[in-house]
Amino acid sequence: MWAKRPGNQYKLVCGVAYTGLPIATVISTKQGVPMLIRRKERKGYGTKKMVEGNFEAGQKCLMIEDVIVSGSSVYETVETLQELQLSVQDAVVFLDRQHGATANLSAMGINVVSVVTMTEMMAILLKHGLVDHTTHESVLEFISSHQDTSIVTKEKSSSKEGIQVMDRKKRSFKSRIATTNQPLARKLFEIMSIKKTNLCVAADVTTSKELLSLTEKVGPHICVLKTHIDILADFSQDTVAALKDLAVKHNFLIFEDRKFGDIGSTVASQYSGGAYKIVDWADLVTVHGLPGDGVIKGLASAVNGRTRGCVLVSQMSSSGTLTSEEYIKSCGKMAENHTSFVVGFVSQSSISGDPRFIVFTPGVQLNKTTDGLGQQYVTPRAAVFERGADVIIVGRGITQASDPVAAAKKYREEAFLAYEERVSIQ
Ligand code: 5BU
Repeated sequence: MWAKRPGNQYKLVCGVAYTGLPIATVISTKQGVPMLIRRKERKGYGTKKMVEGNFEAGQKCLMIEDVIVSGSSVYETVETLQELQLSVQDAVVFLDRQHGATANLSAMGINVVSVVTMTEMMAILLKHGLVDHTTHESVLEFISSHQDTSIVTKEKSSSKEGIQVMDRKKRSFKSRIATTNQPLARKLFEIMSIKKTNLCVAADVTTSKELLSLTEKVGPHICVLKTHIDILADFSQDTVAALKDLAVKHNFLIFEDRKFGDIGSTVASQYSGGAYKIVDWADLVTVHGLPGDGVIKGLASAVNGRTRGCVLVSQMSSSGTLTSEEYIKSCGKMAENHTSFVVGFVSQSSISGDPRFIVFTPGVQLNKTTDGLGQQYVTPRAAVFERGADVIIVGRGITQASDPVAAAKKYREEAFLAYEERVSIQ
């Protein structure tokens, strides 16, 4: 690693906690270059210093790290050292997993050199017969389809430690509970990890009887039940009262896919008033970002102490959707500005790496690719593993199956397995 260092005249080396520390220690003693340690957590006693070691402002420091994925850990450390007026522009790492870290760090002014890249490592393993061709190819394919990591800097983040690492897809639902204060996001993470399901059923049926009977049957397999309450021919408040009882019995959230899309004052009335009184019974509702954040403020103004949240529709599943890249990005920003009410997104791609936000993906079915009316389907695995969905939304794949319970079990199993696989390897 020392031989690969990108420059010269380093007055200091600094290992990135934790595995970078012993490597930096060896380099420091062998090369006679003093070493710094940057704490992961600020000490609550003593000197309260974040960085230990002797240094002077302006000294050139080389960063040492074992493996980089997004580059976030390296950047966190560099940020602290730069605040202390140290000059840090170079890093040497052992293995570059090739998920965008070198580009991410380069955008932050940090030059990274690795001893070996994942592609090189795989070539070596293949040459020595330690992996087969199929594994080799699937790793290379995985690398090329996972270039979407990013780094969030202190200024961009408002999390407790000042740094929110953009690692949504690789974290377990359980570990993401601590990343958010939004009560329904926390509750949903908890339900998903306890019940071991990330399936949301879209209960698009037209009578209360069908709705309640379907919900009773699929209740044990879902984390969320999604409704379009205005397609019920016989809606009454009794229907939603019964639905709420089932939500308690089977531990799931109720999600009314109302897609609010008007000015704040109008949506506040639509949310709390009319025949449906959605705010009284729906934990979550969908919202279009189109009106700007007044729509979120309007809804939040009607909550009146209830525990409620919204999900921003940032990208639709239908063909010809007008949700452009620019629009998707703007929805992401809107969510960041309203984290007490926005639980996440409805999206077809990994819109955000922020672990606080839950990504729901509709347009999931095993046996079809379209419905003839613009809907486009992918499999549960493609939605979760490839596109980065946390929750899959399945309607007709379950409601119109000859055995909806068996179908629910199958979608549940596939989606959760894909999630477990995603978390284990990324
Ligand atoms: P399906 O039967 O699995 O196609 O039902 C999908 C459900 O998700 C249905 O209730 C739609 O209204 C909802 N949906 C969608 O399909 N695509 C989107 O982009 C959004 C919602 Br937003």
